[in-house]
Amino acid sequence: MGILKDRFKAKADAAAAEIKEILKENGTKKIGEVQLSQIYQGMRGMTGLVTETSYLDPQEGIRFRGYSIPEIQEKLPKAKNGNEPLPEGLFYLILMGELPTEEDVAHATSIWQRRSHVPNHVFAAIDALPLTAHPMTMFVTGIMALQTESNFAKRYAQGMNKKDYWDPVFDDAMDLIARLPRIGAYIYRRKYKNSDHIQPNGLLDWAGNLAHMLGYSDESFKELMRLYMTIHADHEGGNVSAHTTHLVGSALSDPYLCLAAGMNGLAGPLHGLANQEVIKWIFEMQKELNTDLPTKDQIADYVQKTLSEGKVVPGYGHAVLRKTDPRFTAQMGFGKKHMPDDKLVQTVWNIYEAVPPILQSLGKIKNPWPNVDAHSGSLLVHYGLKEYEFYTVLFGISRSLGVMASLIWDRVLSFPIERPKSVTTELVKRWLKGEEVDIWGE
Ligand code: NMX
Ligand code: MLT
Repeated sequence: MGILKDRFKAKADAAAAEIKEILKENGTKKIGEVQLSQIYQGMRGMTGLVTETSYLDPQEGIRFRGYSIPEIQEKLPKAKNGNEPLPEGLFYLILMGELPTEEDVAHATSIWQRRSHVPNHVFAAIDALPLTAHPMTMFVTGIMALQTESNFAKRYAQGMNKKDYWDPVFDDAMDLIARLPRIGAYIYRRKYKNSDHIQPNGLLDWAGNLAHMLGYSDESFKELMRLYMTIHADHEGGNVSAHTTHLVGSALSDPYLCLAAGMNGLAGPLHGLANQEVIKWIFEMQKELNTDLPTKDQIADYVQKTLSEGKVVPGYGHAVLRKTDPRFTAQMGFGKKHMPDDKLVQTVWNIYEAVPPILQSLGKIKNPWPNVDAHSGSLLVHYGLKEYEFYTVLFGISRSLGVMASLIWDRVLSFPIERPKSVTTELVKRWLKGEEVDIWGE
Protein backbone atom coordinates (compact mmCIF):
# COMPACT_ATOMS: atom_id res chain seq x y z
CA MET A 1 0.00 0.00 0.00
CA GLY A 2 3.06 2.26 0.46
CA ILE A 3 3.00 3.48 -3.14
CA LEU A 4 -0.64 4.53 -3.03
CA LYS A 5 -0.28 6.16 0.37
CA ASP A 6 2.89 8.06 -0.60
CA ARG A 7 1.33 9.25 -3.82
CA PHE A 8 -1.78 10.34 -1.96
CA LYS A 9 0.21 12.25 0.66
CA ALA A 10 2.12 14.15 -2.00
CA LYS A 11 -1.19 15.16 -3.64
CA ALA A 12 -2.74 16.07 -0.31
CA ASP A 13 0.21 18.23 0.76
CA ALA A 14 -0.07 20.19 -2.47
CA ALA A 15 -3.85 20.53 -2.05
CA ALA A 16 -3.52 21.64 1.58
CA ALA A 17 -1.00 24.33 0.61
CA GLU A 18 -3.31 25.54 -2.16
CA ILE A 19 -6.33 25.72 0.15
CA LYS A 20 -4.30 27.62 2.74
CA GLU A 21 -3.37 30.15 0.08
CA ILE A 22 -6.99 30.41 -1.17
CA LEU A 23 -8.23 31.08 2.34
CA LYS A 24 -5.48 33.58 3.07
CA GLU A 25 -6.50 35.64 0.06
CA ASN A 26 -10.27 35.02 0.04
CA GLY A 27 -11.31 33.66 3.41
CA THR A 28 -13.71 36.50 4.17
CA LYS A 29 -15.51 36.42 0.79
CA LYS A 30 -19.26 35.72 1.03
CA ILE A 31 -20.61 32.76 -0.93
CA GLY A 32 -24.31 33.38 -0.38
CA GLU A 33 -27.03 34.45 2.00
CA VAL A 34 -29.02 32.21 4.30
CA GLN A 35 -32.79 32.61 4.34
CA LEU A 36 -34.85 31.90 7.44
CA SER A 37 -36.82 29.21 5.57
CA GLN A 38 -33.63 27.30 4.78
CA ILE A 39 -32.75 26.68 8.42
CA TYR A 40 -36.24 25.21 8.99
CA GLN A 41 -36.28 23.24 5.74
CA GLY A 42 -33.33 20.92 5.70
CA MET A 43 -30.71 23.54 4.76
CA ARG A 44 -31.62 22.97 1.11
CA GLY A 45 -29.48 25.03 -1.27
CA MET A 46 -27.14 26.19 1.51
CA THR A 47 -23.49 25.57 0.74
CA GLY A 48 -21.93 24.44 4.00
CA LEU A 49 -19.39 21.74 3.22
CA VAL A 50 -16.29 21.02 1.20
CA THR A 51 -16.17 17.53 -0.32
CA GLU A 52 -13.37 16.91 -2.78
CA THR A 53 -14.42 13.60 -4.28
CA SER A 54 -17.45 14.55 -6.39
CA TYR A 55 -19.84 17.36 -7.29
CA LEU A 56 -23.56 17.12 -8.03
CA ASP A 57 -24.88 19.38 -10.75
CA PRO A 58 -28.68 19.68 -10.46
CA GLN A 59 -29.15 19.48 -14.24
CA GLU A 60 -26.38 17.12 -15.24
CA GLY A 61 -26.05 14.82 -12.26
CA ILE A 62 -22.96 13.57 -10.55
CA ARG A 63 -19.41 14.20 -11.69
CA PHE A 64 -16.63 12.29 -9.98
CA ARG A 65 -13.59 14.57 -9.98
CA GLY A 66 -15.03 16.17 -13.09
CA TYR A 67 -16.02 12.95 -14.90
CA SER A 68 -19.67 12.18 -15.65
CA ILE A 69 -21.11 8.68 -15.46
CA PRO A 70 -20.85 8.03 -19.23
CA GLU A 71 -17.26 9.28 -19.09
CA ILE A 72 -16.25 6.96 -16.26
CA GLN A 73 -18.00 4.09 -18.03
CA GLU A 74 -15.76 4.79 -20.96
CA LYS A 75 -12.51 5.70 -19.23
CA LEU A 76 -12.16 3.53 -16.14
CA PRO A 77 -10.40 0.16 -16.48
CA LYS A 78 -12.59 -2.93 -16.89
CA ALA A 79 -12.28 -6.53 -15.78
CA LYS A 80 -10.80 -8.97 -18.31
CA ASN A 81 -13.53 -9.52 -20.94
CA GLY A 82 -15.75 -7.06 -19.07
CA ASN A 83 -17.43 -3.83 -20.19
CA GLU A 84 -18.33 -2.17 -16.91
CA PRO A 85 -15.97 0.05 -14.89
CA LEU A 86 -14.20 -1.52 -11.93
CA PRO A 87 -15.11 0.23 -8.65
CA GLU A 88 -11.45 0.06 -7.67
CA GLY A 89 -10.87 2.58 -10.45
CA LEU A 90 -13.63 4.86 -9.25
CA PHE A 91 -12.12 4.79 -5.74
CA TYR A 92 -8.70 5.65 -7.13
CA LEU A 93 -10.19 8.49 -9.16
CA ILE A 94 -12.08 10.10 -6.29
CA LEU A 95 -9.25 9.65 -3.80
CA MET A 96 -6.37 10.77 -6.02
CA GLY A 97 -8.19 13.17 -8.32
CA GLU A 98 -6.84 11.52 -11.47
CA LEU A 99 -7.79 8.61 -13.70
CA PRO A 100 -6.08 5.35 -12.75
CA THR A 101 -4.08 3.14 -15.06
CA GLU A 102 -4.83 -0.59 -15.34
CA GLU A 103 -1.89 -1.12 -13.01
CA ASP A 104 -3.27 1.29 -10.39
CA VAL A 105 -6.55 -0.60 -10.41
CA ALA A 106 -4.83 -3.98 -10.13
CA HIS A 107 -2.88 -2.58 -7.18
CA ALA A 108 -6.09 -1.45 -5.42
CA THR A 109 -7.63 -4.89 -6.07
CA SER A 110 -4.65 -6.63 -4.55
CA ILE A 111 -4.64 -4.35 -1.47
CA TRP A 112 -8.29 -5.11 -0.83
CA GLN A 113 -7.79 -8.83 -1.44
CA ARG A 114 -4.95 -8.91 1.10
CA ARG A 115 -6.88 -6.96 3.72
CA SER A 116 -10.22 -8.71 3.40
CA HIS A 117 -9.98 -11.02 6.42
CA VAL A 118 -12.97 -10.61 8.77
CA PRO A 119 -12.40 -11.78 12.37
CA ASN A 120 -14.77 -14.41 13.72
CA HIS A 121 -16.26 -12.22 16.43
CA VAL A 122 -17.83 -10.07 13.70
CA PHE A 123 -19.78 -13.05 12.38
CA ALA A 124 -20.65 -13.99 15.98
CA ALA A 125 -22.03 -10.49 16.59
CA ILE A 126 -24.21 -10.73 13.48
CA ASP A 127 -25.29 -14.25 14.47
CA ALA A 128 -26.42 -12.90 17.84
CA LEU A 129 -29.20 -11.00 16.07
CA PRO A 130 -32.44 -12.81 15.27
CA LEU A 131 -32.90 -13.81 11.62
CA THR A 132 -35.82 -11.40 11.51
CA ALA A 133 -33.47 -8.43 12.02
CA HIS A 134 -33.26 -6.14 9.02
CA PRO A 135 -30.09 -6.66 6.92
CA MET A 136 -29.09 -3.03 7.54
CA THR A 137 -29.24 -3.68 11.30
CA MET A 138 -26.97 -6.69 10.76
CA PHE A 139 -24.68 -4.63 8.53
CA VAL A 140 -24.23 -1.83 11.04
CA THR A 141 -23.74 -4.41 13.82
CA GLY A 142 -21.02 -6.06 11.71
CA ILE A 143 -19.27 -2.73 11.11
CA MET A 144 -19.43 -1.88 14.81
CA ALA A 145 -18.05 -5.30 15.78
CA LEU A 146 -15.20 -4.74 13.34
CA GLN A 147 -14.30 -1.52 15.16
CA THR A 148 -12.03 -3.57 17.44
CA GLU A 149 -9.62 -3.54 14.49
CA SER A 150 -9.33 0.24 14.23
CA ASN A 151 -5.74 1.43 13.80
CA PHE A 152 -6.83 5.00 14.39
CA ALA A 153 -8.49 4.20 17.73
CA LYS A 154 -5.40 2.30 18.92
CA ARG A 155 -2.93 4.94 17.85
CA TYR A 156 -5.02 7.77 19.25
CA ALA A 157 -5.18 5.97 22.60
CA GLN A 158 -1.39 5.62 22.56
CA GLY A 159 -1.04 9.34 21.83
CA MET A 160 -0.55 10.62 18.32
CA ASN A 161 0.57 13.85 16.69
CA LYS A 162 -2.43 15.44 14.94
CA LYS A 163 -0.37 15.68 11.73
CA ASP A 164 -0.45 11.88 11.57
CA TYR A 165 -4.22 11.34 11.98
CA TRP A 166 -4.76 10.80 8.27
CA ASP A 167 -2.35 7.84 8.19
CA PRO A 168 -4.27 5.32 10.35
CA VAL A 169 -7.54 6.70 8.93
CA PHE A 170 -6.20 5.75 5.50
CA ASP A 171 -5.42 2.22 6.78
CA ASP A 172 -8.80 1.84 8.47
CA ALA A 173 -10.62 3.05 5.36
CA MET A 174 -8.83 0.50 3.17
CA ASP A 175 -9.40 -2.32 5.68
CA LEU A 176 -13.06 -1.49 5.97
CA ILE A 177 -13.66 -1.32 2.23
CA ALA A 178 -11.81 -4.61 1.80
CA ARG A 179 -13.93 -6.38 4.40
CA LEU A 180 -17.43 -5.08 3.66
CA PRO A 181 -18.22 -7.45 0.74
CA ARG A 182 -17.57 -10.44 3.02
CA ILE A 183 -19.82 -8.98 5.73
CA GLY A 184 -22.58 -8.13 3.24
CA ALA A 185 -22.46 -11.58 1.64
CA TYR A 186 -22.44 -13.23 5.06
CA ILE A 187 -25.63 -11.37 5.98
CA TYR A 188 -27.30 -12.35 2.72
CA ARG A 189 -26.41 -16.04 2.97
CA ARG A 190 -27.29 -16.16 6.66
CA LYS A 191 -30.70 -14.55 6.28
CA TYR A 192 -31.84 -15.94 2.97
CA LYS A 193 -29.72 -19.02 2.13
CA ASN A 194 -29.85 -20.99 5.36
CA SER A 195 -26.34 -19.86 6.38
CA ASP A 196 -24.85 -21.76 3.48
CA HIS A 197 -21.83 -19.46 3.21
CA ILE A 198 -19.50 -19.15 0.24
CA GLN A 199 -15.78 -18.61 0.80
CA PRO A 200 -14.17 -15.64 -0.94
CA ASN A 201 -12.32 -16.17 -4.21
CA GLY A 202 -8.98 -14.46 -3.74
CA LEU A 203 -8.46 -14.14 -7.49
CA LEU A 204 -11.50 -12.00 -8.18
CA ASP A 205 -11.85 -8.24 -8.23
CA TRP A 206 -13.70 -6.55 -5.33
CA ALA A 207 -17.18 -6.47 -6.90
CA GLY A 208 -16.72 -9.76 -8.75
CA ASN A 209 -15.88 -11.43 -5.45
CA LEU A 210 -18.95 -9.89 -3.84
CA ALA A 211 -21.12 -11.40 -6.62
CA HIS A 212 -19.40 -14.74 -6.09
CA MET A 213 -19.89 -14.72 -2.30
CA LEU A 214 -23.55 -13.75 -2.69
CA GLY A 215 -23.91 -16.93 -4.74
CA TYR A 216 -24.47 -15.54 -8.25
CA SER A 217 -22.05 -17.07 -10.70
CA ASP A 218 -23.45 -15.50 -13.88
CA GLU A 219 -20.73 -13.37 -15.48
CA SER A 220 -23.23 -10.62 -16.27
CA PHE A 221 -24.23 -10.44 -12.58
CA LYS A 222 -20.56 -9.75 -11.80
CA GLU A 223 -20.70 -7.00 -14.41
CA LEU A 224 -23.84 -5.61 -12.77
CA MET A 225 -22.08 -5.55 -9.40
CA ARG A 226 -19.14 -3.66 -10.93
CA LEU A 227 -21.47 -1.05 -12.40
CA TYR A 228 -23.66 -0.91 -9.28
CA MET A 229 -20.69 -0.48 -6.92
CA THR A 230 -19.25 2.24 -9.16
CA ILE A 231 -22.32 4.41 -9.62
CA HIS A 232 -23.61 4.29 -6.02
CA ALA A 233 -20.23 5.21 -4.51
CA ASP A 234 -20.45 8.96 -4.10
CA HIS A 235 -22.96 11.80 -4.48
CA GLU A 236 -21.09 14.86 -3.20
CA GLY A 237 -21.01 15.63 0.51
CA GLY A 238 -24.46 16.76 1.63
CA ASN A 239 -26.43 13.53 1.26
CA VAL A 240 -27.34 11.96 4.58
CA SER A 241 -24.83 9.07 4.56
CA ALA A 242 -21.87 11.17 3.41
CA HIS A 243 -22.69 14.11 5.63
CA THR A 244 -23.18 11.88 8.68
CA THR A 245 -19.90 10.05 8.11
CA HIS A 246 -18.13 13.39 7.75
CA LEU A 247 -19.82 14.92 10.80
CA VAL A 248 -19.04 11.98 13.09
CA GLY A 249 -15.48 11.93 11.76
CA SER A 250 -15.08 15.56 12.74
CA ALA A 251 -15.23 14.46 16.39
CA LEU A 252 -12.24 12.20 15.57
CA SER A 253 -14.40 9.12 15.90
CA ASP A 254 -12.57 6.37 14.02
CA PRO A 255 -13.64 5.33 10.50
CA TYR A 256 -15.60 2.31 11.76
CA LEU A 257 -17.74 4.51 14.03
CA CYS A 258 -18.16 7.03 11.21
CA LEU A 259 -19.20 4.47 8.62
CA ALA A 260 -21.66 2.80 10.99
CA ALA A 261 -23.24 6.21 11.62
CA GLY A 262 -23.43 6.95 7.91
CA MET A 263 -24.98 3.57 7.22
CA ASN A 264 -27.66 4.23 9.82
CA GLY A 265 -28.56 7.28 7.76
CA LEU A 266 -28.52 5.29 4.54
CA ALA A 267 -31.04 2.92 6.14
CA GLY A 268 -33.73 5.62 6.07
CA PRO A 269 -36.52 5.25 3.46
CA LEU A 270 -36.00 8.75 2.06
CA HIS A 271 -32.33 7.88 1.44
CA GLY A 272 -30.83 4.46 0.60
CA LEU A 273 -33.71 2.32 1.82
CA ALA A 274 -35.72 3.73 -1.08
CA ASN A 275 -34.20 0.97 -3.26
CA GLN A 276 -36.07 -1.69 -1.27
CA GLU A 277 -39.19 0.47 -1.12
CA VAL A 278 -39.32 0.71 -4.92
CA ILE A 279 -39.43 -3.06 -5.45
CA LYS A 280 -41.79 -3.56 -2.51
CA TRP A 281 -44.09 -0.95 -4.04
CA ILE A 282 -43.95 -2.58 -7.49
CA PHE A 283 -44.57 -6.07 -6.07
CA GLU A 284 -47.57 -4.73 -4.14
CA MET A 285 -48.88 -3.06 -7.29
CA GLN A 286 -48.49 -6.29 -9.30
CA LYS A 287 -50.32 -8.21 -6.60
CA GLU A 288 -53.15 -5.72 -6.30
CA LEU A 289 -53.62 -5.48 -10.07
CA ASN A 290 -53.02 -9.19 -10.54
CA THR A 291 -50.57 -8.70 -13.39
CA ASP A 292 -46.79 -8.77 -13.80
CA LEU A 293 -46.93 -6.17 -16.57
CA PRO A 294 -49.33 -3.35 -15.58
CA THR A 295 -50.26 -0.87 -18.30
CA LYS A 296 -49.24 2.78 -18.05
CA ASP A 297 -52.85 3.70 -17.18
CA GLN A 298 -52.92 1.11 -14.40
CA ILE A 299 -49.61 2.44 -13.10
CA ALA A 300 -50.94 6.01 -13.19
CA ASP A 301 -53.98 4.98 -11.12
CA TYR A 302 -51.78 3.16 -8.64
CA VAL A 303 -49.54 6.24 -8.29
CA GLN A 304 -52.62 8.37 -7.56
CA LYS A 305 -53.66 5.87 -4.90
CA THR A 306 -50.20 5.99 -3.30
CA LEU A 307 -50.31 9.78 -3.22
CA SER A 308 -53.86 9.86 -1.87
CA GLU A 309 -52.71 7.66 1.04
CA GLY A 310 -50.16 10.37 1.92
CA LYS A 311 -47.17 8.28 0.86
CA VAL A 312 -44.25 9.15 -1.38
CA VAL A 313 -43.67 7.45 -4.72
CA PRO A 314 -40.38 5.71 -3.97
CA GLY A 315 -37.50 6.25 -6.37
CA TYR A 316 -38.78 9.63 -7.56
CA GLY A 317 -37.65 13.10 -6.54
CA HIS A 318 -34.38 14.45 -5.24
CA ALA A 319 -33.17 17.18 -2.92
CA VAL A 320 -30.62 18.50 -5.43
CA LEU A 321 -31.11 16.84 -8.83
CA ARG A 322 -33.64 18.42 -11.20
CA LYS A 323 -33.42 15.92 -14.07
CA THR A 324 -33.44 12.16 -14.55
CA ASP A 325 -30.59 10.77 -12.48
CA PRO A 326 -27.78 9.64 -14.81
CA ARG A 327 -27.37 6.65 -12.49
CA PHE A 328 -30.93 5.67 -13.49
CA THR A 329 -29.99 6.09 -17.15
CA ALA A 330 -26.84 3.99 -16.76
CA GLN A 331 -28.86 1.16 -15.24
CA MET A 332 -31.45 1.50 -18.00
CA GLY A 333 -28.59 1.02 -20.47
CA PHE A 334 -27.56 -2.15 -18.63
CA GLY A 335 -31.16 -3.39 -18.74
CA LYS A 336 -31.47 -2.72 -22.48
CA LYS A 337 -28.28 -4.65 -23.12
CA HIS A 338 -28.77 -7.63 -20.84
CA MET A 339 -32.51 -8.09 -20.24
CA PRO A 340 -34.69 -5.95 -22.55
CA ASP A 341 -37.60 -8.39 -22.32
CA ASP A 342 -37.71 -8.69 -18.55
CA LYS A 343 -41.23 -7.71 -17.44
CA LEU A 344 -40.15 -6.10 -14.16
CA VAL A 345 -37.51 -4.04 -15.92
CA GLN A 346 -40.09 -3.03 -18.53
CA THR A 347 -42.41 -2.04 -15.71
CA VAL A 348 -39.70 0.24 -14.30
CA TRP A 349 -39.48 1.86 -17.74
CA ASN A 350 -43.27 2.20 -17.93
CA ILE A 351 -43.29 3.79 -14.48
CA TYR A 352 -40.68 6.23 -15.82
CA GLU A 353 -43.21 7.32 -18.44
CA ALA A 354 -46.23 7.40 -16.12
CA VAL A 355 -44.92 9.04 -12.93
CA PRO A 356 -43.21 12.36 -13.88
CA PRO A 357 -46.32 14.04 -15.39
CA ILE A 358 -48.37 13.10 -12.31
CA LEU A 359 -45.78 14.42 -9.86
CA GLN A 360 -45.35 17.53 -12.02
CA SER A 361 -49.10 18.18 -11.93
CA LEU A 362 -49.02 18.40 -8.11
CA GLY A 363 -47.03 21.60 -8.47
CA LYS A 364 -45.05 21.20 -5.25
CA ILE A 365 -42.49 18.52 -6.11
CA LYS A 366 -39.26 20.10 -7.24
CA ASN A 367 -38.00 17.07 -9.13
CA PRO A 368 -40.51 14.67 -10.70
CA TRP A 369 -37.78 12.51 -12.25
CA PRO A 370 -36.42 9.13 -11.14
CA ASN A 371 -33.38 8.76 -8.93
CA VAL A 372 -30.89 5.88 -8.71
CA ASP A 373 -33.18 3.74 -6.56
CA ALA A 374 -36.00 3.64 -9.11
CA HIS A 375 -34.04 1.18 -11.23
CA SER A 376 -31.55 -0.81 -9.18
CA GLY A 377 -33.83 -3.44 -7.65
CA SER A 378 -35.34 -4.60 -10.95
CA LEU A 379 -31.90 -5.57 -12.28
CA LEU A 380 -31.17 -7.56 -9.13
CA VAL A 381 -34.52 -9.36 -9.28
CA HIS A 382 -33.71 -10.39 -12.85
CA TYR A 383 -30.79 -12.47 -11.57
CA GLY A 384 -32.88 -13.96 -8.76
CA LEU A 385 -31.87 -11.57 -5.98
CA LYS A 386 -35.47 -10.88 -4.97
CA GLU A 387 -34.90 -10.32 -1.26
CA TYR A 388 -35.39 -6.57 -1.43
CA GLU A 389 -34.66 -5.87 2.22
CA PHE A 390 -31.04 -6.67 1.39
CA TYR A 391 -30.69 -4.01 -1.31
CA THR A 392 -29.59 -1.15 0.92
CA VAL A 393 -26.65 -3.25 2.12
CA LEU A 394 -25.41 -3.31 -1.49
CA PHE A 395 -25.84 0.47 -1.66
CA GLY A 396 -23.91 0.73 1.62
CA ILE A 397 -20.98 -1.38 0.45
CA SER A 398 -20.66 0.89 -2.55
CA ARG A 399 -21.15 4.12 -0.57
CA SER A 400 -18.21 3.14 1.66
CA LEU A 401 -15.93 4.01 -1.27
CA GLY A 402 -17.06 7.63 -1.39
CA VAL A 403 -17.41 8.33 2.29
CA MET A 404 -14.11 6.66 3.21
CA ALA A 405 -12.19 8.52 0.49
CA SER A 406 -13.72 11.75 1.81
CA LEU A 407 -12.89 10.90 5.41
CA ILE A 408 -9.22 10.42 4.46
CA TRP A 409 -9.30 13.88 2.86
CA ASP A 410 -11.05 15.36 5.91
CA ARG A 411 -8.22 14.21 8.15
CA VAL A 412 -5.35 15.03 5.84
CA LEU A 413 -6.76 18.56 5.43
CA SER A 414 -7.21 18.79 9.22
CA PHE A 415 -10.87 19.79 9.03
CA PRO A 416 -12.06 20.82 12.50
CA ILE A 417 -14.99 19.57 14.54
CA GLU A 418 -18.27 20.43 12.75
CA ARG A 419 -20.49 22.52 14.94
CA PRO A 420 -22.99 24.82 13.21
CA LYS A 421 -24.99 27.29 15.27
CA SER A 422 -28.63 26.54 15.99
CA VAL A 423 -31.34 28.93 17.16
CA THR A 424 -34.74 28.57 18.79
CA THR A 425 -38.04 29.79 17.33
CA GLU A 426 -38.30 32.02 20.42
CA LEU A 427 -35.06 33.70 19.34
CA VAL A 428 -36.28 33.94 15.74
CA LYS A 429 -39.48 35.68 16.89
CA ARG A 430 -37.55 38.19 18.95
CA TRP A 431 -35.19 38.82 16.01
CA LEU A 432 -38.21 39.37 13.73
CA LYS A 433 -39.54 41.96 16.18
CA GLY A 434 -36.27 43.82 15.76
CA GLU A 435 -34.77 42.95 19.14
CA GLU A 436 -31.01 42.76 19.46
CA VAL A 437 -30.49 38.99 19.59
CA ASP A 438 -27.54 36.78 18.75
CA ILE A 439 -29.15 35.17 15.68
CA TRP A 440 -25.82 34.85 13.85
CA GLY A 441 -24.05 33.17 16.76
CA GLU A 442 -21.23 35.70 16.70
N1 NMX B 1 -43.65 11.28 -4.02
C1 NMX B 1 -44.56 12.04 -3.38
N2 NMX B 1 -44.28 13.25 -2.86
C2 NMX B 1 -43.03 13.72 -3.01
C3 NMX B 1 -42.04 12.99 -3.70
C4 NMX B 1 -42.39 11.71 -4.19
N3 NMX B 1 -41.50 10.93 -4.80
N4 NMX B 1 -40.90 13.71 -3.71
C5 NMX B 1 -41.17 14.85 -3.04
N5 NMX B 1 -42.44 14.85 -2.61
C6 NMX B 1 -43.12 15.87 -1.81
C7 NMX B 1 -42.38 16.07 -0.50
O1 NMX B 1 -42.72 15.05 0.43
C8 NMX B 1 -42.85 17.45 -0.11
O2 NMX B 1 -44.16 17.36 0.36
P1 NMX B 1 -44.72 18.33 1.52
O3 NMX B 1 -44.46 19.73 1.04
O4 NMX B 1 -46.14 17.95 1.63
O5 NMX B 1 -43.92 18.01 2.75
C9 NMX B 1 -42.89 18.17 -1.47
O6 NMX B 1 -43.05 17.12 -2.45
C10 NMX B 1 -41.65 18.97 -1.81
O7 NMX B 1 -40.51 18.13 -1.71
P2 NMX B 1 -39.19 18.41 -2.57
O8 NMX B 1 -38.67 19.74 -2.14
O9 NMX B 1 -39.46 18.20 -4.00
O10 NMX B 1 -38.24 17.22 -2.11
P3 NMX B 1 -37.24 17.15 -0.86
O11 NMX B 1 -35.95 17.77 -1.27
O12 NMX B 1 -37.86 17.65 0.39
O13 NMX B 1 -37.07 15.57 -0.70
C11 NMX B 1 -36.70 13.34 -1.42
C12 NMX B 1 -36.27 14.80 -1.59
C13 NMX B 1 -35.76 12.46 -2.22
C14 NMX B 1 -36.58 12.96 0.06
C15 NMX B 1 -38.16 13.17 -1.93
O14 NMX B 1 -38.22 13.48 -3.29
C16 NMX B 1 -38.74 11.78 -1.67
O15 NMX B 1 -39.25 11.55 -0.58
N6 NMX B 1 -38.64 10.86 -2.68
C17 NMX B 1 -39.10 9.50 -2.50
C18 NMX B 1 -38.07 8.70 -1.71
C19 NMX B 1 -36.83 8.42 -2.51
O16 NMX B 1 -36.87 7.99 -3.66
N7 NMX B 1 -35.66 8.64 -1.90
C20 NMX B 1 -34.38 8.28 -2.52
C21 NMX B 1 -33.46 9.47 -2.79
C22 NMX B 1 -32.18 8.98 -3.45
N8 NMX B 1 -31.34 8.21 -2.55
O17 NMX B 1 -30.91 7.15 -2.84
O18 NMX B 1 -31.04 8.64 -1.42
C1 MLT C 1 -27.40 9.72 -2.80
O1 MLT C 1 -26.87 9.00 -3.66
O2 MLT C 1 -26.82 10.00 -1.74
C2 MLT C 1 -28.80 10.19 -3.00
O3 MLT C 1 -29.09 10.43 -4.33
C3 MLT C 1 -29.25 11.28 -2.08
C4 MLT C 1 -28.61 12.62 -2.20
O4 MLT C 1 -27.74 12.89 -3.01
O5 MLT C 1 -29.06 13.51 -1.42
